[in-house]
Amino acid sequence: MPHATHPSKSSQNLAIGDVLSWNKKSNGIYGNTAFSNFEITIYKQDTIRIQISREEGFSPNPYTVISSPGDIQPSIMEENGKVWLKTSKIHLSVNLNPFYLTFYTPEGQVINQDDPAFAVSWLGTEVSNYKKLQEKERFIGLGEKTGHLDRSGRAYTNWNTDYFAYGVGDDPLYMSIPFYIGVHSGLSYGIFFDNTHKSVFNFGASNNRFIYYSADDGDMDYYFFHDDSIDKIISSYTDLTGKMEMPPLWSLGFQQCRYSYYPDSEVITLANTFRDKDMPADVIYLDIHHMEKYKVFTFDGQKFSDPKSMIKALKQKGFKVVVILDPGIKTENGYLPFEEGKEKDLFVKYPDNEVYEGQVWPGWCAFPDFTKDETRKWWAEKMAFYEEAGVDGYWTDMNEPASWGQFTPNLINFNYEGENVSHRKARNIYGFQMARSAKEGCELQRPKERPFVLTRSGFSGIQRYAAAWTGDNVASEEHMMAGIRLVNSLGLSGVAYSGYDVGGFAGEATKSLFARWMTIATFAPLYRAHSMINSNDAEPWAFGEEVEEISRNYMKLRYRLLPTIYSSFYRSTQSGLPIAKSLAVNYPHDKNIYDSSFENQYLFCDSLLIAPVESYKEITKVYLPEGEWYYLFDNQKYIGNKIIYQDCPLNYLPVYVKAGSILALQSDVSFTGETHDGILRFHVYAGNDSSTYLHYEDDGISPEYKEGKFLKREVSWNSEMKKLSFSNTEGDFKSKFEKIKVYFHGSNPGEVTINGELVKVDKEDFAFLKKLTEFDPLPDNSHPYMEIKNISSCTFQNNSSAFEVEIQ
Ligand code: NBV
Repeated sequence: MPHATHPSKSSQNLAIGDVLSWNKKSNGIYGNTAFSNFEITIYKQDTIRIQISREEGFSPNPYTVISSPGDIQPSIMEENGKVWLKTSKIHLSVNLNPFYLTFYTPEGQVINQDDPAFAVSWLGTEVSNYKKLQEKERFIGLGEKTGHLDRSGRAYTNWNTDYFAYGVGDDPLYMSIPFYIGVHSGLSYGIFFDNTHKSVFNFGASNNRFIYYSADDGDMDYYFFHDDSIDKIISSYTDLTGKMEMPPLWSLGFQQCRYSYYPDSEVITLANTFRDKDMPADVIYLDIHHMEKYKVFTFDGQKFSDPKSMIKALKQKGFKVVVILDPGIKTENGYLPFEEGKEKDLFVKYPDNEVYEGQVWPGWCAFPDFTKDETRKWWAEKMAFYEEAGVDGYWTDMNEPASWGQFTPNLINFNYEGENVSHRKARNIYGFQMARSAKEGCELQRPKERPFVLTRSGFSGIQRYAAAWTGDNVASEEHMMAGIRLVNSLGLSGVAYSGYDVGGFAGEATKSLFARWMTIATFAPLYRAHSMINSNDAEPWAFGEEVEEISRNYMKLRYRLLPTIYSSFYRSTQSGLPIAKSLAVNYPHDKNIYDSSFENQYLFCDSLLIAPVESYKEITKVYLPEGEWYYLFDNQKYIGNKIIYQDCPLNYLPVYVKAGSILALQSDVSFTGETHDGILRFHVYAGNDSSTYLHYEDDGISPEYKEGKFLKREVSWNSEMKKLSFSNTEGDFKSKFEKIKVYFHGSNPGEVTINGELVKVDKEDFAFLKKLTEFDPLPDNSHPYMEIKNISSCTFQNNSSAFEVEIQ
């Protein structure tokens, strides 16, 4: 490849200029301009990679993309000063003099175009790609970013930052995901700028000419996605950066955290209180006070004299324990992790080889270089300390990395898989690699169980290793709403498993705020309450009886919904799609969903529309998009494409079920590992559309599902024929359910036949929440045992609401 460099003046913009030569390669082209090399590679019909560099060769990111280009032969030809690369989904034209790109649909509509004058440009080492702003273009995604769903008119920086009590409009926060989706003229596309340096995405702030993304240094290396739906774009993005693996089922239950629960007796009391109060919960966290002087891989012997026995006692009550892992290692002579790290050369260092020290909780600390394979392995081995005590999961905090002063010197060196780079290039990747090491530690220490890691910092691809939470939020109404947008935006950006601190980390929640937050987070992928040191108690019973009751109702609802939630997680492991899905995924061209009154709304597990609302409101406006919707609590049906006014007292969060959906519920349990009654309840919401629900089960804990130990079956509803069909099961796992009940909403089955045979219909009036105190959506659970296998279909006509499907 021709090599060309240019001693540019950093004070002036230097645009890429004319193409001097270009050549075909098997799946794209490469070439050069006066001072840059470029390469264009077709990954898939809907995915094209653009690499441009002023260096000889490129410097691909070793951490993010885990798939290689497929065997695609695009049609390539030169015509009137342009080279065309055509796939079945994208026609890309490369203008030669000067170099600029235009992406078209096969029908010739412009999807995206470089600003012809600036296209790719440099200012010193800073590299930018300028794109023409399309008419009425909107921008969504970009991961953990504050602000509106539509990011037009704002600019954002990617530079992982520890930000205690951030404001709802502040930027940057803890995690960087340089992937966004553009929407205009009935089209959508995605752009993933795979550069780990500090980067900026400007969606039209302070100018009306272009949008751009730029990085402080490194290659212009981006992937362009275009397909006919946002679903497909997110799926293609996660084909590149990976999808989450099935988390342990217990992590989908309710999780209780506090900075910090101690001593051990308090932790035990906490666990007992959940059980005594009949509030389902699965996880208790140990924050930094579990350590001796905040030294990782230690327990404070005063506060936790026998952690192993404590954890054992918690396990007997059905609780799992997650401990915090901070990266900073106290530079104390005689402290083994420090001694070992120094001796094995595992720490981040200054260019003159002195170990870099920054101050964090333990005082002066060294930082393990998680961009080095050896360090990740060492850390994973060190986790044996917690494994021996019986710890089940890990919470990687402070991994931006954070340090007092919040200003890490840029000259320090990181291994970066042997490349040896400065903090400028490595910072944004640090937390991602710490989470990776923790995940690998789980796998090493407990190979028969699935890992659980919750991380604060990360980068594109973090979904492969950890769930994420949105850091130190504040107990306020606006933060509650902002957290929902953050989680929805993470979902748009490949991170399907995330949540926020319920109740707000900093500050004090009012009773009503806490209650509302508990109800909303029932429908968050991660359901975790957390609060700051020296704040009031913030457990779901700490706000008085009414809040306790509301919390209990919704916690129970969460547990009943687990079959639906778990199946949705499974689908996400396959598709990369969000569990909490901004309405922009399914309705990107409906302008109402971007309205500030409705932008927080989302679909949970594809079937439930959640309309979050502040706790002080008794009535709220909800936008129901096209289709038909049932209000969850009384089955009232609405025709969509309209705004409705909904009463929303604290105990009724506006939740609607999409007509045609099938929800799967189980009986009450007080933790995910408790045995349910063996009946799987399908709730079918009649609608004009036919629908399919993919039911998924496995043992919930081991990685054996990867070897086929799962059960999958499709349940489909044909609205025209009024027929519910169950496909044969797939996989080797024997369902934990022995019997099925089917409830019909919005239609009246009178005669029900299964495989042609008439069956009995139980008249059971079903409503989710009748009254606050009467929260019993599954009143009857004393039916005889039946096998779930071998059911092929059932049909019904008019009258009544629920029936049992006899299966033999
Ligand atoms: O470890 C203490 C906290 C933790 O509870 C919180 O969730 C993290 O986001 N941690 C930050 C350290 C600093 C808190 C001010």
